Amino acid sequence: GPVMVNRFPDQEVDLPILTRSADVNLTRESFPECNQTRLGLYPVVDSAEWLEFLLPAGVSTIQLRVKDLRGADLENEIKQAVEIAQQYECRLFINDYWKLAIKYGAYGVHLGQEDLDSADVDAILKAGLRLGISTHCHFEVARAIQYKPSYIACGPVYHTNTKQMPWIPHGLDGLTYWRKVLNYPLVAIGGINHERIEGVTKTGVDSVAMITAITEADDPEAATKTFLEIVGN
Ligand code: 3NM
Repeated sequence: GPVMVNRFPDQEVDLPILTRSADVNLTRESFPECNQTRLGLYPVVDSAEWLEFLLPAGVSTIQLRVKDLRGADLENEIKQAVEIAQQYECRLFINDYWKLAIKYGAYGVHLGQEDLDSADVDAILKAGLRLGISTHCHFEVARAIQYKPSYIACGPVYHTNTKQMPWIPHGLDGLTYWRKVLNYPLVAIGGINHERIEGVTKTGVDSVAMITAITEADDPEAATKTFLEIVGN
């Protein structure tokens, strides 16, 4: 039957699963720039201190998403996070602050759709950093693919209180749809927790990103280890 897909904010659209024609083949092989590495569990955190805490548990992909620091404090946080990530050989993506990510040699940069307007993607790729892009609908996916990122994040899978967005959650059906039409490294994000992680993993996404299920767990380290067993790293 049809899968509910959010084509526009605040509007559910009945969309049948479409079959790709043979000549439209969005595969990993079509994009040599695309990172072939499966990213596995992908915690998103707001401080270098979190890296210190989570990387010893075995996390090998992480995102630093700082929202409340500016100037020297921001720069310091990014510098510290890069140092910790290098120590543990962890893939660290910096959210939004692409110039600082280049300056300190982070593994990659994660950009939202608004960040794409101002970021110099060529500079990011030329500096040898990986690129990840957030998407929420067909238009954003089509836009993201033009930048040949290492992965595309699909969200929100479930309702999330962590970020205000106009998007209706994709649910597992929506995620399955994206998995079906995009042969491209996919990161699932939004409202994923202990109860939901197994279902999300079964859709075949390459990676599962989480914030509160880790940062607000009673025991973040134990939660991380459990999630790592399910998703891998
Ligand atoms: N981006 P939690 S959902 C930062 O859909 C972010 O693009 C999303 O946090 C997207 O795991 C989200 O606590 C928040 O729901 C994820």
